[in-house]
Amino acid sequence: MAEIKQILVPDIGNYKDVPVIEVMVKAGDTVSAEQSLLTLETDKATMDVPTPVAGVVKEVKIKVGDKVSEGKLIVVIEASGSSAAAPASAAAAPAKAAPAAVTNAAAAPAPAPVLAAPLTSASSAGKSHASPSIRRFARELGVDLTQVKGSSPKGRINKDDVQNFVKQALSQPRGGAAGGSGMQVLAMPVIDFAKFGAVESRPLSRIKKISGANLHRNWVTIPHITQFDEADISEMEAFRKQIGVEYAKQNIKITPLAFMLKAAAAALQEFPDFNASLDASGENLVLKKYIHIGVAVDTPNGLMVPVLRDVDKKGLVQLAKELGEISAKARELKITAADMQGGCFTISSLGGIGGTAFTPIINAPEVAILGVSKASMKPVYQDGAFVPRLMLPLSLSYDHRVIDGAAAARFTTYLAQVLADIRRLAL
Ligand code: CAO
Repeated sequence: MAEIKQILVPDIGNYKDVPVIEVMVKAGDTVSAEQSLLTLETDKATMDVPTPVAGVVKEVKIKVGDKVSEGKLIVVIEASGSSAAAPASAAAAPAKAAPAAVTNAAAAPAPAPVLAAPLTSASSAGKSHASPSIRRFARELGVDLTQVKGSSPKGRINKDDVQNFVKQALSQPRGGAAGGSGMQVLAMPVIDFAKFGAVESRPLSRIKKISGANLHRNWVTIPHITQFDEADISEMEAFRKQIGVEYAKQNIKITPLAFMLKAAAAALQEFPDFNASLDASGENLVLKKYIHIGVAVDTPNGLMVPVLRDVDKKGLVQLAKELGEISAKARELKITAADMQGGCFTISSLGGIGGTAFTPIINAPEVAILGVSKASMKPVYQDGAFVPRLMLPLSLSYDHRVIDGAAAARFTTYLAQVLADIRRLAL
């Protein structure tokens, strides 16, 4: 004999008063076990509520827009014979539906990279008709169900529809740089600039072509964040000017960059994760026991990054001397590939030119780069009064896969402290 089952909202976690965004059945419909009855939507996820029993829908107790919590009666079903899988107690016994199938972009497994498609979002998931198992299947493949056309009655999406969608997506050309965003990168338009005025064409230098390809790869593959800070270098500058006069006689120019190198070496020792690289698997950090720092040098042919070795073991004057030699070598194109290898960290100084801040691109496989902009006099509030101080802007870009924001802020804070009081370098 047929049993009357009252289907209740199952355990939906801690959610209460969740809006019903879709009701998939009406009185008289025949349903099979596990078929979705309705969809709920929280601020984070959509959830399909399936029926635990097969049968005929006698009554639907809710409508779109109602708010429900666990235990709320949603549908009454006349269960058909053996399919009454729910605990068959007394007739009209309430049965909780099977756990809701959750579609949650944040909690779901990462989408399959081949598709580069987002998971169903909370807002879009409710618009597609599919059973929880199909939603789960689509989620595992990284398929956005709103993009899939359902071929079953009433446009419901079945497994074949999802599989065909994947096959089709795989046969499409892939938008490289968009990886993971689900968006295809538009091809650059070919424009005849001469239509708008006189032009001339000049090939990019060999260095620009090589560095451009590297910069592009680093920019699109490394999750960059840039931390900004300022260092009070008033005292450092006074000292630099003082010794600058002495060493000018030996033809050694002591620029602020020599101090940056020393301070960066100290910070790298203090924060070893910055003096590291990810290994090829991306699962291990290779911590380096040496401190070699690259310096971006602007040459007529493009940007070059020669590396100064063992910066932590060298004095300011030695570093200033080497900096002068290596940047001259770079500008004269006499630099070798070996001169540019083995760096752990890079400093890019635009301080001799101008600007207040910039976002340097990490020189992979390094995990951070320090941008230095032009120091300027600023009023700084100290001991109850504004005083003029020479402030140096720092811009630290770091690889967020390796370095957390807090660590980056500690790094720049430390760097600023050392530059503000270079006696700390002797500690
Ligand atoms: N604030 C204020 N003044 C600064 C400064 C700063 N942060 N840094 C340097 N200066 C001053 C120097 O003291 C020097 O002044 P004087 O001639 O009066 O003594 C002047 O600016 C020029 O310095 P410099 O450029 O000769 O020397 P440097 O050590 O600062 O830099 C080098 C050397 C090779 C890094 C630099 O010449 C260079 O090529 N910079 C460009 C790097 C670059 O292109 N980066 C961008 C990469 S991202 O695309």
